[in-house]
Amino acid sequence: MKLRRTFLSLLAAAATAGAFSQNAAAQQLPPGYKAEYRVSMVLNVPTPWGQAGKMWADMVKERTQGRINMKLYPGVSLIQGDQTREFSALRQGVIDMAVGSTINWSPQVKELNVFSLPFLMPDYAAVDALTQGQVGKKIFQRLEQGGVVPLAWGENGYRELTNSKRAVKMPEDLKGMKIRIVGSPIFSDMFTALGANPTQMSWADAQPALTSGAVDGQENPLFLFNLLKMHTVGQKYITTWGYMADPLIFVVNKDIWNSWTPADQAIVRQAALDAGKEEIAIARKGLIEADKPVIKGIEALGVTVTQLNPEQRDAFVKATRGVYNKWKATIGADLVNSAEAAIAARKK
Ligand code: X2X
Repeated sequence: MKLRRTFLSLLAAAATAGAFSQNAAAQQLPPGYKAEYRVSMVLNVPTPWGQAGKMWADMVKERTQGRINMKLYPGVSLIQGDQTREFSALRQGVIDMAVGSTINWSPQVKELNVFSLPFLMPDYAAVDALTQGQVGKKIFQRLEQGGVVPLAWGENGYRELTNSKRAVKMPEDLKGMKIRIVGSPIFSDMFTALGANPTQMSWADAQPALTSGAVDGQENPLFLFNLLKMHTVGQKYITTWGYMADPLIFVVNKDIWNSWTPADQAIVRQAALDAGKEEIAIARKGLIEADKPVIKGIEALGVTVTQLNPEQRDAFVKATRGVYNKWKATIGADLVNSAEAAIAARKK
């Protein structure tokens, strides 16, 4: 009996201690802070995108001494994988923070399609000329008006074409090929103009579709090809056409942002800038060196990598020109003109 009572009182003491330490943690948080903030992203670690989220969360936790605790939700799991709804969910507060691709938010923010204009950005210097210049500033203003607080740029990267059928050197080679694309209308227009048969699906659905052969090909940065070992599911051909690259953007829901002290806002912003810078370097590693080790590595797997010569590239540019012009008007000619000018003036 005595033993039992001792045991019970120990249990009660433990419960009190637990409640006390939880209260103590809660009391350390400034008023209005949440115990945890939900951060959405599509790709997980070890992709550069996943690392972007992780670095941001780690830096914020350390620099705020745990006042701001970010929990990562890769696979856009807060919205059941429906990546083109991410921006709306951010505005509505279903998502507190995100590291998102311009492609996935472009159905709601038409200006973000500027990065998807076919063959607008010929190299990384062109990407930087946009994100780090006036175009980037205008896009951030537009996002602010849209109800989120944008903080920094990151990078998913140049999206290269892979398929299981044949080497694609000219638009004709794409004829009838079933290509998985993200559910963003400009991609539908581009692949239709190229004579392919584009199929919109989320990234979650794309993976089984590639494995089963339900689609012939897809386009994504090459790190994803390597990570998923796409050659083992028959993706034997790659064309490094560099037709577009999707930047990532670090953002916070406006109400969440306003609930933080100015000092903590500054910490979250600086951490996003630091993580973005580091992540961009990671995303480009192996692709910017003269011998492009990433491409060498893929060739060593027995994959045929086609790098377009200038005439071949030109054929793709011509075939997609109508789409470019149509979307230039949709995005806003002023913004696209500024983008073209910034790219023409870039330091290579
Ligand atoms: O769905 C894709 O292709 C991905 C993972 O690259 C994006 O989220 C844009």
